[in-house]
Formats: sequence, C-alpha cells, structure tokens
Amino acid sequence: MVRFPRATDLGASMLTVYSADHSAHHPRFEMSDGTLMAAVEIPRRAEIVREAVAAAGLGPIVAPEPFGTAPVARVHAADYLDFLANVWERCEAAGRSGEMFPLAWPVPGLRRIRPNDIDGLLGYYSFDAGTPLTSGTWTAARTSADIAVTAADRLVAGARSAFALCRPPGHHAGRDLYGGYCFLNNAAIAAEHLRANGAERVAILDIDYHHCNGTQVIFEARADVFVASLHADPRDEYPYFSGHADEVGVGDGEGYTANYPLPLGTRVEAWMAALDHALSRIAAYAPDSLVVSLGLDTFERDPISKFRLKSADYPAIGARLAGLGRPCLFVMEGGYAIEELGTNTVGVLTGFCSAERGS
Ligand code: Q9C
Ligand code: ZN
Repeated sequence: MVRFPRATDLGASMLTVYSADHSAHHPRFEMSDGTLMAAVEIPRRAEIVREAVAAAGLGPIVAPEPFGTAPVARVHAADYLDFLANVWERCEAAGRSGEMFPLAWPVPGLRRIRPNDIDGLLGYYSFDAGTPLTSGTWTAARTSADIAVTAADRLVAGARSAFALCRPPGHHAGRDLYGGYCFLNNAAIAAEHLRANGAERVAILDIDYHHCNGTQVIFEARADVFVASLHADPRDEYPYFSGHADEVGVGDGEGYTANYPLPLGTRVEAWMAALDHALSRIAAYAPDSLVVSLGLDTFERDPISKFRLKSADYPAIGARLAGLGRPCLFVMEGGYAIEELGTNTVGVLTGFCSAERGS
C-alpha cells in the first residue's frame, strides 16, 4: 500500500466534480474472449476513486451543473445523440433487457445507410461488440459529460486545475460512434468548452493504456486542438485500427496529432521518456490549457492491460504534468484494477498539486 500526503499538507488543492448518476450504467456482462464475461467498467470504479479523493483531502467534491445540450452537440452528431437518448425505449419495445450488443457494422465495402431496425442501428452507431449498452447508459453518459463541462468551466473561471470524475469514460467515442466502454467523448466536449470560452489553443494529452481513437478522429483535421496519446501498440492491442506513429493529423490538422505506440510490457522508464517527448511537443504548441485524459490502466495489475507501471510511479506523472505550467483539467478515462484505482488516480492528482505548490 503506497501512502500519499494529504492535500492539506500539500498547500494546493484540486476541485473534484462527481455525481452518483454514473451508477445508472451498471452492466453485468461484456463481450470478451468470445463469450460473455463479467463487465470491468462498473460503478465501483467511480466510487473507489471518490472515496480516495475524500480520504486524501484533495479538495472539495461538487456536483455537476446541467449545461444542456449545447456543449455535447459541439462534438457529437444530432442523430447520434437522438439514437443514444432513445435506444433503450427501442430495445424495450423489441422485448430486450439487460445488456445490448451490436453484431454487424457498415465497414468499407458495405453501405452506411441508417437502418430502421434496432440491431441495425446498434451497428450503425458503434465500432465494437465489447461495449454493453444498458437501460441507464444515457443518463450516466449525459451526466458524465456535464461533469467534464463543469470541471472545464472552473478552468474558464481561473482555476489552475480540476478533476472530472467521469464515468462512463469517453476517449474511444467518435462524433457518431460508441465503443470501448465510451458513449460521449468527455475530454473532447471539455476541450470544445474551453475553446468556446476564450482558449485559442487546447492540448489533450491521453495517458490511458488504449489509444484515444475517438478524440483523435474528432480533432485530427484541426490545428486549434493538439492531441497527443501514449498507448499500447495497436498492432497488439485494442482498438487495433488507430494509434500508429504515422498518424500525425489530416489537412489543416497535419502536425497537431502525436502518437506514441509502446510495446506490451512497457515499464515506467520507457513510458516516462515518451511522456517527456509528448510534453515537449505540447510545450512548443503553447496551449492555453491542458486536458489530461487520465486512464490508470497502465498499472501493472490492470486485468485487461499489459503495461507495468507501479502505484509509486503515478505521483511523478502528476509532477511532470504540473511542470508544463499550464492550467490542467483531469478527465477520468479507464483503469480496471479496482482495488488500486483510487490510490493510483489520487497519486497523479496529489503529485500534480505538490509540484504546483513547489513551482
Ligand atoms: N478482453 C477504456 O479504457 N476491450 N476502454 C477489452 C478485453 C475494450 C477500454 C477486451 C477495452 C476498452 C476507456
Ligand atoms: Zn483504456
């Protein structure tokens, strides 16, 4: 058990935005390894992080404010939002219950024409079969987005940092696609809120174990949001079809996407070297603020991941992020080693706060 200083000893404190609404999304199963397995993206994740934030005295924990549809609609297509809001009603009408999974997709060679049938719609708006959709998914995802916007709004008001305790996570979700346990792209929605409220340039640094295919595709053609990601090599790991080093942006966005695919088994030394490179790119970009997509599935005992970071490594990561000297919004993404998830998350956040005070 690694112990961290209480934030009262740290000097700096950080606001956390949290809501119990996440528990409306409580899948029992997910498709994995060719069968239905116990779901790993479960309510306990957010609760253990909330408990660790409180125990560490990181700072106040506040409820999200309802920001309405506008911030979400800057990122996601209207028909996709409509689908998510109404999908469960459609499922119930079709006599379905529990978890829903898609089984066919309009991949290249097939036609992307919106079907009427519920199973067709699930495939039309998704890119994997591993993401359970449940009766409470829309409520939870919608509040998760409000959490991100509420926390981003604190940066707009002048805060140096804030923590959006989002669940479900968001970084795999595209403009009109769900997948990877993600439905609404909370980090992208937060970045757009910062852009709409005075930030000229925003950088998103994604340190989740998996590549942020959703965040990348949302911003890849733009120069006003720089997206950098450290992740397992897509040749060997989900999401498989995105996150190679030669993906550097498209058109006006060329040069504003940076990918650091790392081998399975990567340890902290190599991971930190990639982080330093990403941070030097971000420093050169000189963003008004930084959004950190904070996944803790880089941890050595994560049940679905294969990096080897240890609990003692996370405060040092927070300190490096503080070294950028920019206001920083932390947005919760993945991390499935439930017992250590609170310790590891709060490790990054207290590491950031300690270094902020020191600077
Ligand atoms: N057998 C996030 O970390 N597939 N998403 C796992 C395991 C999906 C992870 C399969 C992993 C998605 C936000
Ligand atoms: Zn992940």
